[in-house]
Amino acid sequence: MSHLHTQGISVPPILLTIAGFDPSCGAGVVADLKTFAAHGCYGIAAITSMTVQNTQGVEAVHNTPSAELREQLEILAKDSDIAAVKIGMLGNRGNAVVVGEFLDAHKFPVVVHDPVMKSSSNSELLDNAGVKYLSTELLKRCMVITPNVPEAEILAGMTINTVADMEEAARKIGELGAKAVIVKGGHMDRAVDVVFDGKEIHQLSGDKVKLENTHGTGCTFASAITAQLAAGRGLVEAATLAKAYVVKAIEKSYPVGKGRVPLDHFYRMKIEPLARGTHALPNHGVHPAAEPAAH
Ligand code: PXL
Repeated sequence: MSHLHTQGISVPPILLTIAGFDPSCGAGVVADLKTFAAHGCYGIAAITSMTVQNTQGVEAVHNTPSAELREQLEILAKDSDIAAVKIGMLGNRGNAVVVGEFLDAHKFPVVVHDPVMKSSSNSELLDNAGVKYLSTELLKRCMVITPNVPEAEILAGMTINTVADMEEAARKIGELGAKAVIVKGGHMDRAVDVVFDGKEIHQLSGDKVKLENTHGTGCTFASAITAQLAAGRGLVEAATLAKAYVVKAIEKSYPVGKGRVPLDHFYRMKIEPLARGTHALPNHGVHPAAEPAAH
């Protein structure tokens, strides 16, 4: 295809999410794509699993056959210059291996992995063999891994009760081969996130947002970090900005079904009410039939 027609047009970073589909669109690829768009990036997606769920929980999980996932990934990589990859739910070992091989074949500059293992409603989203592959192989191929406390406990093989435990777990997961680790504190009393950059520990503090029963915060956080890293920011700044975005998207969230509340990824785009005295319609630049002179 000719590139002539795109000369001079600035193209935003193209970000790939590899994750599951949540039909209620609070988590998974849809949360990722909304987050990418809210950060001015173009998102593309390969689906690892079709979940059957609404806001009240996951009823079934139908993982994509691994050969199909491989096809999806390869056709996208052939076509676009992918600036960064975000990985979420993988479903099973077969799909995790396909993703590992894909990363080996393409050497993307930014790879962020949210190691999803269970849904908020406790359904299994990665089988045990997949968890094993993740900790022994996939981690090494990632720039940043963002486990929550239960996931960090499994990866680090320890119990986490305090922020000091989170720090120890982050270092242990670093030893498994991840270049950077962010242990998310959303499950703790104080929502402190621990960032290990491979050398030092940093803490991101934040008041726990009041709303407890949210859905898709992990997907959103990892996707926002991916967008910030693709824009060239360093890890701590990217994580700080991503956390601020998630907190605001939680604060602005509204119920969509009878269960958990998805975030408002586009809170920045709300149309403000008109200031008093402002005319509702501009009196120029509108369709001629709507011009005041036409009446
Ligand atoms: O929040 C974890 C998660 C990630 N990805 C998909 C999900 C869920 C939780 O339900 O369905 C597709």
